[in-house]
Amino acid sequence: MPPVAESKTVKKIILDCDPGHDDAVALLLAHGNPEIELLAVTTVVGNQTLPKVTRNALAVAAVAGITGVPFAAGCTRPLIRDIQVAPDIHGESGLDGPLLPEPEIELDARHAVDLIIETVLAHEPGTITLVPTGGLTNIAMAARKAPEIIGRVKEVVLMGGGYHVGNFSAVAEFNIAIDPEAAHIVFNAGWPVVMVGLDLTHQALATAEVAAQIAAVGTAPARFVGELLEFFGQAYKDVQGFEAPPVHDPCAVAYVIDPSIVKTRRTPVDIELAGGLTRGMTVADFRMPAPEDCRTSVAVELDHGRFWALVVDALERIGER
Ligand SMILES: [Ca+2]
Repeated sequence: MPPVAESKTVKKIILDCDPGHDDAVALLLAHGNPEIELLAVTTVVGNQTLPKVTRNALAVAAVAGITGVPFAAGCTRPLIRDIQVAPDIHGESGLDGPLLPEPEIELDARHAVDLIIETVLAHEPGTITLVPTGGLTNIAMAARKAPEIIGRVKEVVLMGGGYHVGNFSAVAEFNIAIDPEAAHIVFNAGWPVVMVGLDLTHQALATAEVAAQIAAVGTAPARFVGELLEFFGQAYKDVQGFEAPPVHDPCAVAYVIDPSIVKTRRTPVDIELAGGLTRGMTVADFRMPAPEDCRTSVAVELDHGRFWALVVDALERIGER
């Protein structure tokens, strides 16, 4: 890894994820970008079972040579609901496509929820951004177990939801729909929440041109990403009719790196828990003006070229092992 360029601009994050093809790209972007300091990686049931997504996170760490960052496993199931995984999109392993290397680092002994709490409490207030890219079970548990972290977190920048579209149902997105009660806790906790939802991430298509840029990096980690995107692209074509796959999770990391790449709008958002057709919907209220105490915003517009340039730049910086 090259040295961090400007320490003043470094953003400290905890990535809470369920790898997951797009989670893997998010992890590589966070690791390879010099403006991000990755304090911890935590895993949560989501795209696959907890043992599978945890193993996948460690495999991605091995691909990129990530060491010195604690990885911890979290919740094995949602707060209330049964487990629902996504093998149609991510395969039986949760990260189908490339050959997954054996993990090279030990899992941290702590539960993810405790690692999140301890990390937030160990740093200056207002310095840590939580970046959840899976269901919100771990984050909700942390907020309930140690509410003193809520005022210390700079903001929560999450991939999930959508104000116009769903993918789990007509109006609900997968990460929110698999644990809507957890999402309700996180959106109503009082910390600033930036919702990077499907409206934004469906702009993050890994087109043939993007695939060519990644292939041109020419390293083993870049080939790994290429193989991930090949599987992911075929799954999205077969299941949802996309010509190129929307690579959701790194959009949240990109917002943390440079908010000018992901335009947002301040608007109240709450989670539907009771609706028969709409459970798990992120209900955004676009009536103007937003109330003064509104602490939620939604991502609306992605700079596609600069976003993928960040991903390619991170892969170039990661280089070969
Ligand atoms: Ca994810």
